[in-house]
Amino acid sequence: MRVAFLGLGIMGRPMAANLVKAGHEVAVWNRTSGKDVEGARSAASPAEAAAGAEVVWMCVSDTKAVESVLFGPQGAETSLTQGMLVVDSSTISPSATRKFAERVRAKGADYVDAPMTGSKAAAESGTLIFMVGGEEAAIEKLKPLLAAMGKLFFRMGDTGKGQAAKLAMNLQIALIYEGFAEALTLATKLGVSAETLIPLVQASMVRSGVVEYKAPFVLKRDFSPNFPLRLMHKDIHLALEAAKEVRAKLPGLETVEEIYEMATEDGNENLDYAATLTLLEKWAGVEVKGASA
Ligand code: NA7
Repeated sequence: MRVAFLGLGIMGRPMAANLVKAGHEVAVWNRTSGKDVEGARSAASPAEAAAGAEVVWMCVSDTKAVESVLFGPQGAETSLTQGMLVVDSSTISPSATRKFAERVRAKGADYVDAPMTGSKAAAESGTLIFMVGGEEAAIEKLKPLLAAMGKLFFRMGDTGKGQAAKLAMNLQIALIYEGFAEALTLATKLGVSAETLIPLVQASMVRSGVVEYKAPFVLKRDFSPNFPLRLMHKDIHLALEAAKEVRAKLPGLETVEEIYEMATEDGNENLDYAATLTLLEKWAGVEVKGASA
């Protein structure tokens, strides 16, 4: 298929590369020049990348970035024609997604939100999991592209529901990790080391994929960004805003948001979100470590 891929960040670049590898004809664009993808044509603007494409796929930071790429100067909107598909893999607001979809549909194109779960490594190996919102027929057409970049996709409902599911997923990651970090802090303070506690956690019903993934990094005190704290913080804000719009209260997430706020004030926003542990350690006056750290 002819695909315009907009946004070549940590996730977008390997995703576009996998589309090329699968034999699709790809045009790429990134706000800052100097990023490209081997085998893809580099375009000077979203509009130029989208011209003549069947699918316009976006993967940029936030709601504002998606708005600008679609509707800003030289945005993709000017190149949209009947039958084209616009897909968004950024994590953004579900209600803004519905508004963007309306504007795109006014041009005769269709809109699918397809945020994903999986790290940079999953983007590179083409094993992402997509949460998709949109019409069945549109999603059917996207199957070869979803298969080139991911291992699974789940249709969550109509437009915006992919984003809604993504916020519900990241809410859980943030709260599960916070629980793990608080447990490590308390156990360390009471004299049980992380290396003694973690095997117990993983053998019991407390076990989780979040702990399985994060424990080795925590034991090495490697807080280099796998999923940057600033992006998790953005997703926490999105979840709290979405909750406010529908009058839902999320007291646990509200408290965790304050921790992310303080971690940001401490200059940790470009580290991994696992670095929120360092704040708990500071307050408790302990350091959680593995034997080798
Ligand atoms: P990165 O690596 O921070 O990349 C963000 C991308 O978004 C990058 O290509 C940016 O371009 C682009 N960007 C940011 N702001 C804008 C605006 N205003 N206009 C156009 N393009 C913009 O993030 P990831 O790849 O890890 O994640 C992308 C999304 O997936 C995000 O929503 C995550 O939560 C999930 P730049 O190179 O800075 O010019």
